[in-house]
Amino acid sequence: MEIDAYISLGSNIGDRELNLLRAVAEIGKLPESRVTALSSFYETSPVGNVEQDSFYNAVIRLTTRLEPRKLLMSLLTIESDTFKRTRTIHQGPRRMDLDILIYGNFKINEDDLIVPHPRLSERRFALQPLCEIAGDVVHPLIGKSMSELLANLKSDETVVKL
Ligand code: PH2
Ligand code: MG
Ligand code: MG
Repeated sequence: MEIDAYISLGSNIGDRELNLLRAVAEIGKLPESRVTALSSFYETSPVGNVEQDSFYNAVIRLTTRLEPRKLLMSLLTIESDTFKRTRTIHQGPRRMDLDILIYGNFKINEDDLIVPHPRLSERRFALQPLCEIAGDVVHPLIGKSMSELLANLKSDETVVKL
């Protein structure tokens, strides 16, 4: 069965625009999958307790037959092989972070795989690009559309469309 998955892309080290473009190209090579939508790129203020440079963020829709866990493993492989990501500071700077935001209407709660992404509804840097391509998609746990979640979001993040 084909499922629409939404994946967030984030980068704040190196050439952030080039990194996002490369990530889209690499995700496009995954088997049994097609990139069927891509948001604009956004420059976003860093969220969390780590002092770090601003990010570029974007969201893609991947129409895929890959199981959620297989998709997660494929994304982690792109992070480590293409972007040489090594895990050091939690939520710290990275060349590329690829997170599954939504996988159809699946609800998954395992140690290393939580879908929908647990912080999706409070993060403008994810919700705003997501709304560009999935405004009518309903959050499987909250029962509200992404557009409604964005409209109700109170957050002082700066998110600028590039
Ligand atoms: N990712 C984080 C922590 N903070 N802030 C922005 N603006 N964009 C991100 O992608 C981001 C973040 C952890 O994954
Ligand atoms: Mg992340
Ligand atoms: Mg991640």
